[in-house]
This record gives sequence, C-alpha cells and structure tokens, in this order.
Amino acid sequence: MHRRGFLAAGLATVLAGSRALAQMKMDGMSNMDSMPGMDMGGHAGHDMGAMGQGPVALPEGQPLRELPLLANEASRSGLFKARLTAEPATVRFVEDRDTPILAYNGTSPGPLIEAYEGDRIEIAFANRIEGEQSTIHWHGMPVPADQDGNPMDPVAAGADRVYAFELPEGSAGSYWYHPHPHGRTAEQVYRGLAGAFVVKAKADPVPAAYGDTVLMFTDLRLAADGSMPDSTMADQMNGRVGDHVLVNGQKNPRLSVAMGAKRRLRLYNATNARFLRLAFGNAAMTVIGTDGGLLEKPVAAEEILLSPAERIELVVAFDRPGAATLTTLDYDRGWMGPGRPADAGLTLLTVDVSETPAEAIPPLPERLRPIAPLGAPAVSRRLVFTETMTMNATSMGMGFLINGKAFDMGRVDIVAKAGETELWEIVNQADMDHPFHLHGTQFQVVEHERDGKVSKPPYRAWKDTVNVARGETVRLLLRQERPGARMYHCHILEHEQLGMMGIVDVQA
Ligand SMILES: [Cu+2]
Repeated sequence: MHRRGFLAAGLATVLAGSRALAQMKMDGMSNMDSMPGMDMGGHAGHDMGAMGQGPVALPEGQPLRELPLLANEASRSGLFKARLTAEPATVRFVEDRDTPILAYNGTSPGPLIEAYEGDRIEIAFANRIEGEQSTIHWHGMPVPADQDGNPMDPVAAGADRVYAFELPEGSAGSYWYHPHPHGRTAEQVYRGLAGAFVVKAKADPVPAAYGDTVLMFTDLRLAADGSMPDSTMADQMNGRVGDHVLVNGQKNPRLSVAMGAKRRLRLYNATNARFLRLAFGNAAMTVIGTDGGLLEKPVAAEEILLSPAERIELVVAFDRPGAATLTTLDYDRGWMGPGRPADAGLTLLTVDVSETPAEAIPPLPERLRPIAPLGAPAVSRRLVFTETMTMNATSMGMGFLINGKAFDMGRVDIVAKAGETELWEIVNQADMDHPFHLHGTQFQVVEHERDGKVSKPPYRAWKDTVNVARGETVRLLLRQERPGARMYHCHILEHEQLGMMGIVDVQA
C-alpha cells in the first residue's frame, strides 16, 4: 500500500478503537498488540467536527485593532529598552466564556516591537509560566547566537534574563518573536505566545501615506467551555490547525479606507501549521517585501502562499468602492489521516472602501532597494526530510527526520565557517510540505526542483523560511556572519518538536 494511504488507514483504525490497533501493521513494527497501555492521545476525534457539533462561533466584523506597541523605556535615542513577561492570562473570544491563554505582557498576539536599523535592543524577559521553561527566539533577526533564545539556553519558570543585540544597517524587515524551549514550543505558541518585531529603515522608499499595518495571523481552536483543547495525535502528525484563523486576535475584522487609497500591509503567518494561500477580492496586491525586508522592485501578485512562519509585505490598492475581502484559497499541503481542514473560502479581513476618493497619494517607487546576490558557494550541503513511524513502551506516533536523524540537543549536525557562502539543498522526500527555517541569517532561494523540472523564484529576496513542498527540492544560498550554534528546522512546530530540527555550529 502507498505509505500515505497506509497512514490514513492507520489513523482511521485508531479512531475506531484501540482493540483494532492489533491489526495495524506499521513500517518495521508488527507487534503492536504486545504494547500495553498505548496512549493514542485520547482526543483524536476532534478534527472530525467534534461529532457533528462544529466549532464554536466567534463574533466577526469588529473594527481591526492595531497591535499594542511595546513602549520604549530608554531615555536616549538609539536604544530600545523594554520588558516582556510571558504569563498566563484570560481572554474572551466568545461572550461569557473565559479562555485561559499564555500572553506576552497580557496580550496575544504580543505587543508590536518597532525599532530602527542601528538601534541597540535590550529586552528583559520574565518567564512567569508555571512549571515550564521558555525562551524568546527573535525569528529571522541577525542577533548573536547566545541572544537568540535557543533551546540550549532556557529561562526557567520564574526566572529572568536580558536579551541584548544591535540591529545592523540594512536589517529593516518584518520579524517576529516567539518561545523556543525544548519540547514546549508548539504548545506555548498555540496558547498565545507570539508577537511581531518590525525593524524600520532610516530611509524608507515606501510612501508614509500608505500607513504600515501588521496583520498577524494566528489559529485558534476553542472547546464549547471556552478552553483550548490539548493537541491530538492528528495534531502531532499534521501540526495543529485550529478552527478559526484570527487577524491580530480577531476573526474577520473590518478596516475602512477611502477609494483609491493604498495600504502597506505586513502579513505574518504565526500559526503552528496552517498554510495560507491568500487573495484579495476587489483590490490589487503588489508584493514589496518578504521575511527579511524589501524586494528590489515591486511585483504584482494575484495570490500569495504564506506557509507557517513566513511573512510578506504588500501594497494593496483599493480602487473600487465596496467590500474588498482577504480570503483563503485551497492548498493541498499533504494531510495524514481524516480531518483535513477546509482551507478554502475563509474570509480573514474585510476592507470597506468608501465612495469618497482618497486625497492624492504618491505612487510606489519603481526601485525599492538593491539586493546583492550571494555569489558562488564555497560549500554545498544536502538536507533530506523524511517521515517515519515511531513507538516506545507507552506511545506511538510519527517521527520527522533530517538526514535520517531526529533532533538531539547534544549533537552538532553541521560545522560551518562564519562569512562563507554555502549552498543548501533541502530535499523533501516526505508526504507533507515542510516549511524550512534557519536561525541567525537570511537566505536567498535560487532554485526549486520538482519531478526533474527546475524553476527559478520570481524575484530575488531575503528569506528565513521557505516552504519545501512534498517531492520538491529547494536550493538556497546563505552566509552566517556570526559564530555560534544555530537551529534549522521545519516550522510546523509539532514536526520540529518530533525531531525535524538540527544544529549548525558556525565557527569564527
Ligand atoms: Cu514539517
């Protein structure tokens, strides 16, 4: 049987009852009937619509809230100094029902950090999550390895530490921050810990009249009592996908603009595992930037694909009166077992375009900034993604491997040299798409290959996360400038946790 069909059949068996487990025949493990007390997760029925009840309805159509800004407490210019506390909090997604979440400074998404190229950042982190270590990882940012919130540098429950780093010139971009503790990242993020970190350029070519709005997508699953259910085995396999895609914590909020207005929007996929293929109805999208900042020139787009952890910067032109909606399109990223979420037709944001024309607004410049190619690589590496079934005395599930190995915090997988250009070839031999993320630097995707067909990306861009579709090979060029241990991993956080991560030790 083809492996995916086999796995689907396997999960259906699990859902049908544990007695049937004895009949499952897994790759290289045929004696499962001798495994007592196997924990299959216990909630595996959730994704099937909770037995006909469907998800809890959330209010829609409230005015889009801007993310609260993290206040700068520094008394001199060039320094950004603040405090971030990770702690339990309560929110009301639905009237009369409290939802316990985790929050940075009491809000989810966390406060928006806005700083400038050249600034020094000093953020005091307080971990007030009971009984759990945490860290803050500065996703995509060029920070020293020992300030980057690696799982090797945990902050214990109740403890504090300061993260300090400088933002180099040329580093303007749409970054974010989230926890990265060993084995707890997926849960801490889906429970609410993630925030945007926008580094602004001193001289920005994009007209200020377009505004600058962060739209942070998260993914919520809510039980009838308002709580967030624990993850199921299906969540472990596919990554946890919720029932509601939220924008800045709201479902389908509304934004009002004048006819002819242009808006600069920074879209963040901060979900654990949901792929967002997006289109704007009744409005024209132009891509102006990616994870690591502006493109060389604007590129018109009919639709965009934002895989988990990716960001994209758009200018959207609202030239026709009426409603312009940001909606999802179908995208098959490979789903194991039943319960594949309905991807298409979700309305994430509604923009009301008035009949009144906007005041004259400046055009988008034809050139945004230069991006120098990284040049010829001195070293080539090949990373192969595979999936496997795993089991031990008490549980079974899936393992996600890179070059046949599951993550080991005590093992260095790659030794690299600071300042040297490398070609990384990411080969996905698995049955699901896996978004690849590397810490410490931005890379340039140079080539995709699928079924022997090679294609180039539509533009040169700085990226820290790229989707590697099943059966696809993605080649990228990168250069680490700062020494130290860096993580690379799949950004479906459950896959990262189940082994799809490695360490590159960058030596000076
Ligand atoms: Cu993955």
